[in-house]
Amino acid sequence: MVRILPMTSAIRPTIASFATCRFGGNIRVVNPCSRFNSLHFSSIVGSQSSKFGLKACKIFRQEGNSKPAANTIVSMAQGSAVTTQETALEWVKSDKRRMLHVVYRVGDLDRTIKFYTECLGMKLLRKRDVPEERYTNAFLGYGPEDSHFVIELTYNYGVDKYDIGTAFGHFGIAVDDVAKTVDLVKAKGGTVTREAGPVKGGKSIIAFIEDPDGYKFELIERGPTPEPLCQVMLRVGDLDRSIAFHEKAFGMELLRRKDNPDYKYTIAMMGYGPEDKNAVLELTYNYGVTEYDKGNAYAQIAIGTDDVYKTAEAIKVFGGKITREPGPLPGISTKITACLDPDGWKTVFVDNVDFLKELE
Ligand SMILES: N[C@@H](CCC(=O)N[C@@H](CS)C(=O)NCC(=O)O)C(=O)O
Repeated sequence: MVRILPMTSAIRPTIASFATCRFGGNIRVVNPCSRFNSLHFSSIVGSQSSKFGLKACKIFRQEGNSKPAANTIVSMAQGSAVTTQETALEWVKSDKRRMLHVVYRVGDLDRTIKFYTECLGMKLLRKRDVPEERYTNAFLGYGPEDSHFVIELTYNYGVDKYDIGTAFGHFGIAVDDVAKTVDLVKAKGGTVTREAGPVKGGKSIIAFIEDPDGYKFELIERGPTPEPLCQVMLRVGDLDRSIAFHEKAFGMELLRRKDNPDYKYTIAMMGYGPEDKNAVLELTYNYGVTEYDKGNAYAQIAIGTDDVYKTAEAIKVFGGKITREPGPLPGISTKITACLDPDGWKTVFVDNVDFLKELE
């Protein structure tokens, strides 16, 4: 059982919240998650999770894109196959999906927790140590995991440095005053790589900072939002291919596409609900750049699903590579599946009901 620090509502990273650093989570041992390495294809198995509790509803995407639960429940009860593009599309559109967390590796957990809590106003939500696999996770964010997109840090025992590569872009944090946040980061000894000011080719006020491992954070000036951890930016080699994959295989919506010819790049915001209320994936295509180095620091995004089996089948139908066949994780029985998109970015889909059980 893991310990969750209770958080009643979204926490906006206001300047006031930066002042304190809270280390509330006890380190508890939970069952280990195995590495995702299976390449075998399994047959479709009907979902066992046709029950839908009130609590489960909390984890769904925030307004704007939710689909009726009835379709899903009927389809799941029938255990219908997702083997054609038509049935696959029907499944991904009716599934209840939400970006749950982003996972990456850091060289010193306490150093990163201190930076995120003191400079970015995040809260430490929980920690779990898995000594038999020699790693510790820390979960941080602006609200509870059952309703917010959060960060899952991984510390591997004895590894204090990672290569971030060139493919990972940044995490976006919506703040009410970028300039003040930049001042605070400086005051705390943090690295500011781009001062506050309008984005090149646009009007939004942004700044870039780097965390102690060199991960970039884009600070974006925005009004109040329930989801301050609002973007994960990844670079891709073919934007149309990537948009089509995320729409079809992942059921994401293309929320916004913006070309910036003066700076030779195009971005596509993809997600499960409007950008101002939900975390989104920002796919960036730099003109003429088709390949990047992924390094070994950034790991993956996790997305909730009602049925990992159907989700894996749909991903296969749309050309994704399943790297972890759907099924329960040894020990904790949370059902997951993992895949690579056409650029080799990894995503893990986690059973919605199992995910909530893990939080209990
Ligand atoms: N070449 C850039 C293209 C993406 C880009 O420029 N994004 C904007 C934010 S949407 C940015 O970083 N602007 C920098 C600035 O305005 O100083 C990259 O790969 O990071």
